[in-house]
Amino acid sequence: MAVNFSLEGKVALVTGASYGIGFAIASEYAKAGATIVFNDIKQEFVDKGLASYKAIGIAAHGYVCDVTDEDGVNEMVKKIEAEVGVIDILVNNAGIIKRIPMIDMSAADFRQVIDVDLNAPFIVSKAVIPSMITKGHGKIINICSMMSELGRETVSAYAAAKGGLKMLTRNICSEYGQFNIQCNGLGPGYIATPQTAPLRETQVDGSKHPFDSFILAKTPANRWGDPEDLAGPAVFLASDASNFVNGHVLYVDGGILAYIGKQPD
Ligand code: NAP
Ligand code: GCO
Repeated sequence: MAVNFSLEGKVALVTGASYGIGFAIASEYAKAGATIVFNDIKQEFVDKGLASYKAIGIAAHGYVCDVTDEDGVNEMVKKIEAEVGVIDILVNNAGIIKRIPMIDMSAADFRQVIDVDLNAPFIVSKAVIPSMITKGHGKIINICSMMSELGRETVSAYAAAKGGLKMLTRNICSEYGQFNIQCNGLGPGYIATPQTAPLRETQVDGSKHPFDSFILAKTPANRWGDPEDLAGPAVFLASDASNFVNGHVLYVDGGILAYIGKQPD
C-alpha cells in the first residue's frame, strides 16, 4: 500500500500565513492538493498574502482575523465552513516574539506574547475541533520552537508560551485522539524569516551579527533554515501518512537540539 502524503480534497487553515513559515507550509499544502485558507490582522496584509499566493498559482482564501480575539476566530471559522468547507487541517502558525530581559519586561508585554503564541492556538483549536469530531478526522499542527525545549536570554515570554504550546499539543492529543484527531507540534530551529531578521542583520562594520555566528556554531547543518525546510515535515504531519503519530513534536532544526555546539579548534 503506497503511503498517502496527499492532501487532495482537504481544507487547510494556516494562521498568520501571509508570508514566512506559514506561507511556505500553506504553499506546499496547496501543491499536495489542499485548499488553502489563511488569516492576517489587517486587510492590507491579507491582500498582500493573496497576491503572493496568486503569484505562485495558488487561489488561496484570506480572512481578516486577530487570532487572540475569540469572537472573531469563531466568526472566521463559521465563515470558512460556509464559504470554503469544514477545516480538515489547522496549523497554529501565527506568532510574535519580544526580546526583552525578563526584569525589564512589562507584564503587559509578557501577556501579549502568551496571548498570541499560546492562548490563540487554544482559541483556534477549540473553534475547529467540534467540526473535526463530526467529520471523523482532523489534523492540528502547532508551530513550536527550540524554545519549547531550551531557554535563552531575553525570550522568557516566548519560551514560556512555546513550552506551554508543546504541552497543549500533548493535551489535545490526549483528549481528542479518540475522535481520529491527531495533534502534533512542528519545532523549527533558527529559520530565516522577518521574525529572526534582527538576529541576522549585517553589522555597521560589515561583519556578521554575533548571534548569526552563534547559531551557526550551534547548528550541525552550519546554516540557518529556510521556511521551505519545514514544508515536507508539515505535509507529513497533515497527511494520512502520520495517522498514528500523535502528541509528538517533530523538530526541524538542522540538529541543534542534538548538539552541544562547535568545540574550540
Ligand atoms: P513572522 O515572519 O513574524 O510571521 C508571523 C506571522 O504571524 C505574520 O504573518 C503575522 O502577521 C502573524 N501574526 C502575528 N500576530 C498575529 C495575530 N494576533 N493574529 C493573526 N496573525 C498574527 O514569523 P515566522 O518566522 O514566519 O514564524 C511563524 C511561526 O513560527 C511563529 O509561531 C514563530 O514563533 C514560529 N517559529 C519561528 C522560527 C524562526 O526561526 N523564524 C523558529 C521557530 C518557531 P502580521 O504580518 O500582521 O504581523
Ligand atoms: C530567538 C529566535 C528564536 C526562533 C525560534 C527558534 O530570538 O531566539 O527568534 O526564538 O524564533 O523560536 O526555534
